[in-house]
Amino acid sequence: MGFKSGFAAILGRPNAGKSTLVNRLVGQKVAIVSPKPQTTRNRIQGIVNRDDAQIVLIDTPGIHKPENELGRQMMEEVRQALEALDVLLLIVDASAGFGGGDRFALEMVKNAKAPAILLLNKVDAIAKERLLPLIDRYSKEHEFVEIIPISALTGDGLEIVLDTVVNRLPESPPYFPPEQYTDQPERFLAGEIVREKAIVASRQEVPYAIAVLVDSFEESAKLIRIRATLYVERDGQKGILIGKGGAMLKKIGTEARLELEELLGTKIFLGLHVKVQEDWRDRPALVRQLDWHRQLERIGEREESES
Ligand SMILES: Nc1nc2c(ncn2[C@@H]2O[C@H](COP(=O)(O)OP(=O)(O)OP(=O)(O)O)[C@@H](O)[C@H]2O)c(=O)[nH]1
Ligand SMILES: [Mg+2]
Repeated sequence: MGFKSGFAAILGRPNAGKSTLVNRLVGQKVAIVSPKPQTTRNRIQGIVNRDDAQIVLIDTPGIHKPENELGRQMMEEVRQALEALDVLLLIVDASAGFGGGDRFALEMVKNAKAPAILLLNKVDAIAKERLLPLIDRYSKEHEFVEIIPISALTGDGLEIVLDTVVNRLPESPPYFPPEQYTDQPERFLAGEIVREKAIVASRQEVPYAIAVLVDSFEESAKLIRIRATLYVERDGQKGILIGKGGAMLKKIGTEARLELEELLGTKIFLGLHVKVQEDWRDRPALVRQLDWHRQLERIGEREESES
């Protein structure tokens, strides 16, 4: 048997554990994670290397009915992740009941046509008896290649997931060099880490209204100097993120810097600002500006026109 490689997209409702699963399988933090739904906004590839195979996992935003331009863009990201797939992983939170949102996600899986594996996640948080009715329900709805109970958090069941995915991949040389574990450049990971710390530190509607743009990312021999702006939609939200005497922003900055130093293996200088962009989630031009795939295209075009 020759070397195998291919693409596996991870689909599911917000908060099902998609990003936790990708990070765990890759063994590196590729995507940010939070207890709040709709954390992931772009599709991100995480690469798993084995002796016999390379799996390119695609983390996606949670499947939901969009209520604004950002939501529509997120669902567009999900659709793009469904192009040219070898296998699809539908992940559900087994500790939550089956509802309308699950039906909506199932419909997308059915329409995608790629063979699908069902992952019943968060088994660490439920009684085993609750699994059977769920397995029964899903197997009536769709012909899954396999149904696997897992815990993305503890790693339970993940070896079986990898083997099942590899079984579905075609023989092919690897798509990425073995040392690469994501397609997301460090510059954008840095912005995401800042956003994660800001989401976790804030409450109610604030986490959803935060966007982070990295204004500059300069590498030198001794350190990486990063400047980033956190955008929110209202003055009140800006006040919350800055906090009393700047305490909140300082906390977000410290937590992000420490994690980035660990992830990137170097000293980091991190400068953060907060700005208001009223109703940015409803404005297509602003939403598009946040998409790192598009930002990269623009940087590429600029470099081309300069050279
Ligand atoms: N108990 C338990 N919690 C989990 C497990 N997997 C993920 N979580 C938690 O569920 C929450 C959501 O996890 P994420 O990985 O951000 O979920 P997601 O599907 O990527 O969410 P979106 O990006 O918002 O669509 C976090 O608080 C995780 O720690 C698991 O196996 N067990
Ligand atoms: Mg996510």
